[in-house]
Amino acid sequence: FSPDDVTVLFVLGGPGAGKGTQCARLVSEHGFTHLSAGDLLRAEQERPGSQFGDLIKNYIKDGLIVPMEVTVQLLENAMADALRKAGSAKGRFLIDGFPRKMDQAHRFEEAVCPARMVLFYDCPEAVMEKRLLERGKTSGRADDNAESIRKRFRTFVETSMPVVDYYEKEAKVVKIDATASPDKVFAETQKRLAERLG
Ligand code: UP5
Ligand code: MG
Repeated sequence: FSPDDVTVLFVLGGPGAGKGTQCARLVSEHGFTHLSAGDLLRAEQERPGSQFGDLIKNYIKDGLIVPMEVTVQLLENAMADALRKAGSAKGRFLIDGFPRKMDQAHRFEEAVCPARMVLFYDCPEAVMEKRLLERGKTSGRADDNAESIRKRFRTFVETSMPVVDYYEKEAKVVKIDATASPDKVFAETQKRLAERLG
């Protein structure tokens, strides 16, 4: 992938901050391709014949980061698929929930391309916990329970925030308050994106 052809935005934030919700809106109004690393991992876990099924299942339940080779490969494949389907070398991608560990960030930048910017949805744990427990009543997600949520928060603070700090030093981070309603958060997202991407 050439950075001349491909624009990548990383979308980061704690579990339940609203990454997926905001990405869906950006897709419908701005024509990005949305790739959620968590969704790709869950799909791979379900795929018959996958050699990684059990591994992914255990990592997700414990809120741990699946070894990066697996996730980076899934993302590369999904990006290539999307470009093929669009019949174009050019594309704009929202990579949601990735990178959440420094080794992933380095690998992606080497293997794919550097990110143009990072949207960081900032949300207090108490708000995220409430959202996730509510969603857990119907989501069927194996990690939307109090114990897994606690583990996900811990991984976020210890392992994923250093990635945000790293991109902050590169002046790539746009930090957005994620506590307001989805509409308000989206309005702020659009405003900040317009300032950065024109
Ligand atoms: N909601 C959203 N916005 C709201 C708002 N503004 N006001 C009120 N409610 C709002 O939203 C969560 C819930 O909150 C929904 O019910 C929504 O309606 C409501 P959502 O948009 O889904 O938030 P999101 O940030 O996407 O939350 P998600 O649960 O997807 O976050 P995670 O980062 O925990 O999940 P992900 O799928 O990215 O990763 C899951 C696991 O996969 C990780 O824990 C890890 O084990 C593994 N993983 C890796 O190993 N490697 C990777 O690179 C990525 C993931
Ligand atoms: Mg999500």
